[in-house]
Amino acid sequence: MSAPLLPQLQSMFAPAGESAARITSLSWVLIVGAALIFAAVMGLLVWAIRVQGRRPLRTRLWIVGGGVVFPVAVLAALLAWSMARTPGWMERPPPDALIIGITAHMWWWEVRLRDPASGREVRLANELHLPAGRAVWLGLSSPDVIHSFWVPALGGKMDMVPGRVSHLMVQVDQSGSWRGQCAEYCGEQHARMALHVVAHTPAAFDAWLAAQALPAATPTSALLERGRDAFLAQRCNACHTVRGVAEEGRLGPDLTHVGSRLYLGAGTLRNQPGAMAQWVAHTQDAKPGARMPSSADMDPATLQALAAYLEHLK
Ligand code: HEC
Ligand SMILES: [Cu+2]
Repeated sequence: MSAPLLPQLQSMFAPAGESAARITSLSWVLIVGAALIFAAVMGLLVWAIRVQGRRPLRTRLWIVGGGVVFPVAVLAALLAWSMARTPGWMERPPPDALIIGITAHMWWWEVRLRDPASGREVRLANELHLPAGRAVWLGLSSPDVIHSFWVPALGGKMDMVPGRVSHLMVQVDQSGSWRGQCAEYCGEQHARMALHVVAHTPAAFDAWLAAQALPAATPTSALLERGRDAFLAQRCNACHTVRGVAEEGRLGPDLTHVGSRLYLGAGTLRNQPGAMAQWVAHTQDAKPGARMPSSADMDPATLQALAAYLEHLK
């Protein structure tokens, strides 16, 4: 699989699928319409000032026509048009939809889906992978505070409210990648709570999912073995799962395939050589307040082995 491009910007003016395209066209109608109405009102204002005193203005006509009839007609037309373009509310996912659970934590996204071939559950962090051309039903929830799911290229925002599961249907037309961001202020690191969406062709998606469903890669060298041992000795597994090694940690992201991630810390660091060690040793500098302690006093050889091990978990 070639490395997908990494979008830094997010824009609702570049929709990736049908429902986002509807929102984009609705926005254009509102933006252009509002600009035209604003220009017309300013023109009328200039006209009114110029004729003032020379000719009596028909105030009643302007107040009733411009203040009541015109807005009622324009808003009613907009309401009818936008209602006709809004997809109907669905109580449950359509039978052929792919179901993906997303939980927003302070301050990272947990994404869960099941590999139909092996039956295994895959847990990712801060990345939503989709097959292009297929309806995807996102079940959205939060265990802590209100967050909001927002990937502008996919469509509207959806709040993620504790104690409730809301949902959003999304579909993208072709492979590509897009950036999203938590859109409801949720505390100190709300700004560093990005989510990347990657859409694959259906065949590539199946292959990707099968690979993600595999347990963690086994160490192939003494260095990597030392890294795995350090992962356990440092008690990283109190919060993190690495399937096949330690499976009880649930407070932080599942690290079974962390080496294949685009970013670390929900968009905080590009996952490139050196980033893993930087994240582990200086978590609180990279993302102050993140719910993981820095390991600044780990000895350098252990840190390098641990980072090499995590990078190897593709
Ligand atoms: C107290 C729980 C806790 C402990 C202990 C802990 N972590 Fe974390 N870790 C987290 C949380 C929570 C996050 C998500 C932080 C964020 O993005 O806001 C995280 C994120 C990470 C990430 C980035 C994952 C991603 O996909 O973005 C890596 C890598 C990581 N931890 C490695 C480690 C290692 C190695 C250790 C042991 C030295 C460790 N962690 C110890 C809770 C913990
Ligand atoms: Cu937030």
